[in-house]
Amino acid sequence: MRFARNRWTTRRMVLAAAVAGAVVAGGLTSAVAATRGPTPELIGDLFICVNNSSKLMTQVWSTTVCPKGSFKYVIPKKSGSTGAQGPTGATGVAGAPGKDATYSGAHWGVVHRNVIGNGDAELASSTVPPPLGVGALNLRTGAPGDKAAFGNETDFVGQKVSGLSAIGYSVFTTGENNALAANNMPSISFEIDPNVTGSGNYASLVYAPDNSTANTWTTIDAKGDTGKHWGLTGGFFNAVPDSTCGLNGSRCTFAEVLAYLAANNDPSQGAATLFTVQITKGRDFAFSGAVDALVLGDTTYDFEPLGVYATK
Ligand SMILES: [Ca+2]
Ligand SMILES: [Ca+2]
Repeated sequence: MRFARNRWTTRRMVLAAAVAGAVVAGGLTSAVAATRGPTPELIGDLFICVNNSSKLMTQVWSTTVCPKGSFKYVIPKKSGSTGAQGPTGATGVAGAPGKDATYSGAHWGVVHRNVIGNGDAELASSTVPPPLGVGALNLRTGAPGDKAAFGNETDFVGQKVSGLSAIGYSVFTTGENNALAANNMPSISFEIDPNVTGSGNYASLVYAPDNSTANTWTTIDAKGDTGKHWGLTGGFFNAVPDSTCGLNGSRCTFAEVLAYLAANNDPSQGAATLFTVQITKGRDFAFSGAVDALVLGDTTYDFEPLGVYATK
């Protein structure tokens, strides 16, 4: 019994030290009225019972019950060290379907009023890697009487023809196309108000280059082309004395077209301006090929299966 009393004394001393340490560390986390019935507690935590009247601490064991009239305190056990990382879990279930893809470049599309016969223009993927992205504008005409037209009738209205700091595109053509004529190529076509004295308020300014190499993509600088490959449509620009830059006349370089428009400008109408920008084919020969990377000023237009993407 003496040994037991000594042990209790030792326990109370240890307990007093534990309570003091827990209070300092903020470790006393709960105080509940004791009951006589058994109360399940967390295994491993240390519990004490304190009687507020007698100031006695009477229990120190984790799963025991405090005497009635005393309060029970918990001193949480010290956390252990972090365990090793567990194995990788199984693959989760498939997510819900995503949203439908959206078309880019809402103002670009087939210019139906300029399509004739079986002329066809289609944005699609390309079997020969194009200069930009994975797709291109595919153009087809089945016969000399067909014409295809794809472009933008909204975004360029009113811009000055002379303001086009760069003009170019990349073309994919074939040996079959090239066998039909020396200039069986798709065109860059601007519908413009020429504002030339006496010309009326409409003409097309068309770039019609010589054939590029078959079965490969070729980048063409239309503005810098030193060959006379630009021409204006309409009777006014194709009759003497204004046929210099006529599409059915001798044709011009782009610099010569600008010089002609400036020299013959009607000041009352302002400078020549754009209505539309288009890629066209025909009417001239059967053709099956493609265009990509249209350059206009400081912007490049990437033709792709889901639209036209402009980058500066
Ligand atoms: Ca492309
Ligand atoms: Ca005009």
